Amino acid sequence: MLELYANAGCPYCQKVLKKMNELKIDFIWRSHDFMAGENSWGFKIGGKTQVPLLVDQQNAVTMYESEEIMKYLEENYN
Ligand SMILES: N[C@@H](CCC(=O)N[C@@H](CS)C(=O)NCC(=O)O)C(=O)O
Repeated sequence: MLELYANAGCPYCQKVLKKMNELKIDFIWRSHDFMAGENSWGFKIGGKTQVPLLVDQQNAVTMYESEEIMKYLEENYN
């Protein structure tokens, strides 16, 4: 299943969440704690403290950048 590392207060994450809902995609929301910095799971997985971060294990994809993520979702899960 898709995993989205995100923070509820992040507008870029909200855009991706909206796209997930629009496409009716089931996914796991992984809350990102900005205070955790390099100790966060997101950093350990993707190497950045940035969110949103999409992990698609099925396709071995780890991706940052909301616009890229939304394009990927449209192309692969629409
Ligand atoms: N261009 C990125 C911007 C993402 C972004 O700026 N996210 C902020 C939170 S709203 C963030 O993760 N800041 C912490 C960091 O970059 O380490 C996108 O569209 O996804």
